Amino acid sequence: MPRSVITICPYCGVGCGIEVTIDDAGRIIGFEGFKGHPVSHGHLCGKGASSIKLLDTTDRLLYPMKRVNGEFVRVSWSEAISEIVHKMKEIKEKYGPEALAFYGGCRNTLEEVYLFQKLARALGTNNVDSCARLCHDPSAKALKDMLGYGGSANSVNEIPKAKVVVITGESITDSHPVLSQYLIEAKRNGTKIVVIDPRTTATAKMADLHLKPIPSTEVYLFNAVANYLINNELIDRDFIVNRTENFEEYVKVVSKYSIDDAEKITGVPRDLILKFAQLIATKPVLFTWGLGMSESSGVDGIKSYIALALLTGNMGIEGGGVIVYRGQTNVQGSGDFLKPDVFPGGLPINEENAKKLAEVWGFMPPTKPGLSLIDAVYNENSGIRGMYLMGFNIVASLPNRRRVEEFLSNLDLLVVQDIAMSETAEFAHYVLPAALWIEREGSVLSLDRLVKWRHKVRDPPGEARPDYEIIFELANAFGLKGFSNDPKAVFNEMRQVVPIMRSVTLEDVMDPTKDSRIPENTPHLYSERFLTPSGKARFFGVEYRPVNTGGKKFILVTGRSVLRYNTDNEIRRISGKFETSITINPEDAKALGIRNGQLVKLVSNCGEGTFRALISNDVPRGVVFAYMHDSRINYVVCTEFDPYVKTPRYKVTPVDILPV
Ligand SMILES: Nc1nc2c(c(=O)[nH]1)N[C@H]1C(S)=C(S)[C@@H](COP(=O)(O)OP(=O)(O)OC[C@H]3O[C@@H](n4cnc5c(=O)[nH]c(N)nc54)[C@H](O)[C@@H]3O)O[C@H]1N2
Ligand SMILES: Nc1nc2c(c(=O)[nH]1)N[C@H]1C(S)=C(S)[C@@H](COP(=O)(O)OP(=O)(O)OC[C@H]3O[C@@H](n4cnc5c(=O)[nH]c(N)nc54)[C@H](O)[C@@H]3O)O[C@H]1N2
Ligand code: SF4
Ligand SMILES: [Mo]
Repeated sequence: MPRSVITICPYCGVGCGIEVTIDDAGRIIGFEGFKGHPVSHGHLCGKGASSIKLLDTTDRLLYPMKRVNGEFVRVSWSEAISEIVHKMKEIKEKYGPEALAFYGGCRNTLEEVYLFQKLARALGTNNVDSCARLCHDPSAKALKDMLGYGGSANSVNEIPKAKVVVITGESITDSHPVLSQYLIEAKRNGTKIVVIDPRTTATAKMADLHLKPIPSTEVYLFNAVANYLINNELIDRDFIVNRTENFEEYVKVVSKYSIDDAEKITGVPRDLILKFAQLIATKPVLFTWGLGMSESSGVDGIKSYIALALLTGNMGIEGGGVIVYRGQTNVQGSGDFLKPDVFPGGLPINEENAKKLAEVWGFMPPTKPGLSLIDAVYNENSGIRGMYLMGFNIVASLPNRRRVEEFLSNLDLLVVQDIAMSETAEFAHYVLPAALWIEREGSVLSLDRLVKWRHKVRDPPGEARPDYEIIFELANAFGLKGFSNDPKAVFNEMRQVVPIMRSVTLEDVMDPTKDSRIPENTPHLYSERFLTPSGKARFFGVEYRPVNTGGKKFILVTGRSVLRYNTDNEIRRISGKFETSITINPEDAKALGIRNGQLVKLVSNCGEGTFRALISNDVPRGVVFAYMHDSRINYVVCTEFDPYVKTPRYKVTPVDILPV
């Protein structure tokens, strides 16, 4: 009898359910969207649907490898594990535990991320971090500071219930395609869609109103809109008085920002700004965003945006609130669990919390905060000698690639645990073969806080092993006690240790149709109180800081295509290698004498690269756009970081364009 197994798509944070049908011999005979999933309702995008093809690729990693004289040679698991442990012990003895770092986890389950940080902490270091650093850490910080939890307040199911949905710096049709169904339904219901993006994306084409600000000018735009709403009494005073704090300080800041100046600074015509202000002065409104905020105007931009939701009382109601379209399958989870400056679940690093963890873990975790990935790689004196990367292709994904390559070349130990070779694995001393998502089980946390279980469909090929099992073997080889290789047991340990996990049970999470969310099991948080210490939402007045272009003539924006995924280490094995062109506005192309299809050189302060030009009105003047899936672009993107959380500003690299 064929039977079906429900798993979760490996790629983006929507976390679509997949129903796999297997026959008696264990062969996959069906692969389709799972209709009972509370968010995806049976839909899959092209990436999710093609994810099965990766199972048949011939170039998976099938056994552990070690680099000897520049060549990778096959070694046994026991050799690999014992040599890695020996080298880590040597580094620890010579330089201390803080010379080791453990980064990765966005493609992993919550249990794997939890075990990963536990291993690091058992070895005496808080040097743990994930791709959330490169992505939505600014969103998580702004949300946590203002509302109490660093994730979406509302569920995506509420999109069609809003009167207005604002989408800032995000292309749903490219990056979270299954959510397009909710936009279509919303439009049918008469919901007004506002898109704020300098580019004309497919999502922008669905909008009723499209604002095209100059990149990274949002703080100006939103402060001016706030000032207008306040002056025209288009705000919810009751909500502000009863449920928020620090409003007066905020008013002092925004009162300096006018619509007239906003037009000059953002390049958005005044009448469109006013239309936007009037549209959002209602309920319910959803304020949603993507990387065009977090990797551009960052924490400050997002704080100025969330403030609009507070001003209009759009919080804690169905269809009214905030949603951040987080990136990878479990990035919300790795961001919540794998941080150098807090214990899992955001618990502050201090003696008291360390003692509480020690009661369960059987060892005291260190109380000195660790190094972020950014500090480890770009600070010449970081002192990192050994790095362990789990599902992280940082050579391709970090900015100023030349620096990353130089850093990795100088390590005493680099271990890369991946499903296939990658640009980063080429630098490794040891490469460990991991099982694919479908070859192991565990829970993932999606972009609207839904926790769902990935059930295992088949065994991994060759000697590849689940990430959690590899971590377990390492812990054993270090002689550590209290590590489990049973994901269900790890889930229950997490519930004990991480307060935000207590709103869901293993049973809820394993039921593929159940709506099970953290940190409270509700589709929209904050109906009655915020999760801040005072229970109130907090306004922050933030000032606009212009980008320093250093005399360069263009801003390079990088982003996504619906056809590819991140560093393209997976989809290239199905669809062939991807090369980006760079999109230039026709007027700019004319002024530079550039023809469509011609090769041009992009020159930034840290590097350069040659790309083919694509001339299109989809980008405004002064902006050039490139897809990030071609990692040559990160030789050009430089190390400008968010001042609070050090997320790279991948969307604002000043460049010059030279014909070649
Ligand atoms: N197909 C596909 N889907 C993916 C991924 C993928 O690689 N491919 N990756 C996943 C990951 S890890 C993530 S984080 C998400 C990212 O999903 P998105 O947030 O959609 O990512 P991007 O395309 O990088 O950037 C979004 C938009 O920001 C705009 N933008 C750039 N600068 C600014 C600015 O200053 N202001 C404003 N308002 N907008 C700006 C860009 O024009 C772009 O359209 O997607 C996830 N889903
Ligand atoms: N210029 C520019 N650069 C960017 C961005 C941008 O917009 N512009 N976006 C940034 C963002 S938002 C992100 S999230 C990062 C993404 O950066 P990365 O996280 O480095 O990118 P991925 O391609 O997702 O790489 C994940 C790796 O995990 C491997 N993998 C997949 N599944 C598994 C698994 O189950 N187990 C293990 N062990 N490995 C697995 C893949 O083969 C791949 O090598 O890139 C950042 N870099
Ligand atoms: S929208 Fe995201 S989770 Fe859903 S199928 Fe596509 S890539 Fe997978
Ligand atoms: Mo991301």
